[in-house]
Amino acid sequence: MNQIIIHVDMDAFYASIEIRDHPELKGLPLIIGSLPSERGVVATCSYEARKFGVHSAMNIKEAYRLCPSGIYRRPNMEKYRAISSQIREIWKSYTPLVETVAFDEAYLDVTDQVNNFEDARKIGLEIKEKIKQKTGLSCSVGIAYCKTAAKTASEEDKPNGFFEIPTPKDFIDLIIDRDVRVLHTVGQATAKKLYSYGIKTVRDVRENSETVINLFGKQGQLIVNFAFGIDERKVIPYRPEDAKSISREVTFQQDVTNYDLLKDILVLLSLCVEKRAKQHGLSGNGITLKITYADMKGITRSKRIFASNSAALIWKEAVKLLDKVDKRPVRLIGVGIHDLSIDENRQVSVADILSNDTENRDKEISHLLMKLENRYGLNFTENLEKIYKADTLHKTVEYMRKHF
Ligand code: DCP
Ligand code: MG
Repeated sequence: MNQIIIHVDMDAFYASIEIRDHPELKGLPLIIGSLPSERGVVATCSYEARKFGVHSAMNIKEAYRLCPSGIYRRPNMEKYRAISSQIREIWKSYTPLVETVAFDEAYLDVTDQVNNFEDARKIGLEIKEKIKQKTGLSCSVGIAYCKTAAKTASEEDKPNGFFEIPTPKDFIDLIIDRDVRVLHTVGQATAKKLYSYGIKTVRDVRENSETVINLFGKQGQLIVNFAFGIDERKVIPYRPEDAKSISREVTFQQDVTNYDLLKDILVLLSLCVEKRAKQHGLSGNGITLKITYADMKGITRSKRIFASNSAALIWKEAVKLLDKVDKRPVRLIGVGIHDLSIDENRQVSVADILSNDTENRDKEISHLLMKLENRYGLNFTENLEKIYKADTLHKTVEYMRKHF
């Protein structure tokens, strides 16, 4: 199988966007995520902050301990999403085979677009250039004969990187004496187990392939294949309907014991889910309620529904599920729909997306919103567009918690 794959990954994505829009932040350790006074984690941080040991998914308190002089900002997801679609447009102009793996990261299969590696290099450089021109942001590009090597290549020279791994031999030469963690799919837990068997490097994996397969089965086979430079996975173009679920959740600054308050908050979360689903023209065939209790124990409860993206229905079903769970203090609550299908009845149009759909919002949800308005003295109906934004949602929920 001869493939030429380009992997593109934006550099310090959220942080770079904020620095672009607020040049005074340039050169400073910038941490995007929760604020140190809150509960939560780091989403990402600038390369200056990484020097302090701060990284994605780190507890924000730990980040603050390492980097008290850092600048802490909440993310602005709407903005990042818009930039993400700008970037996706650029990717798609080179090949229809674009597999978006994250907001800021994709594999592009350019096998049919080029005659040789040389051509692919031109495309890779051009993509970097275009992204820079259009968004003012830098990315790292890796080009290789397979997906996993392409991803390794894009990490190799970060930030603003450009790196090529044309053949399996090049790949193996590069990684053979590195830690097993260099192989994608080897996470922390897998690595720990491998170490305990004395398997520390890629070379060790190659020399102990049977052990690795015995230990990890199918995943083990994948690890061994990667260690031999073999990866035949194809680039699978992302379609929104392949998304596994659409969900929204909030973490409280203080644990919530009042389940009526949780029901009110579910109104807002359900509306957010409805909005996102409608944007993509998707319906769910199941709904899920997610709770993390104060002791960090998490539960999810699901129920089948008939293809819907109605906030009122999502809310009603979520409340039924909530009624059945243990009534212990809650740290996080979320609701989502899964098992998605294309909403046949409703072609999404730009007008739909842009419309302030107060008129066609169903009566039930309007009624619920009125009740919330009376209870909390906030004008939810007027401010719904804002509430959809993560930051405002979070603030609104905190306000509700304090004023219940
Ligand atoms: N992100 C997040 N939570 C995580 C990891 C990432 O919210 N645990 C978000 C913030 C990142 C974006 O996704 O900006 C892209 O993730 P990357 O892992 O690609 O990280 P960055 O682009 O920030 O940095 P890098 O330069 O290492 O790619
Ligand atoms: Mg990135």
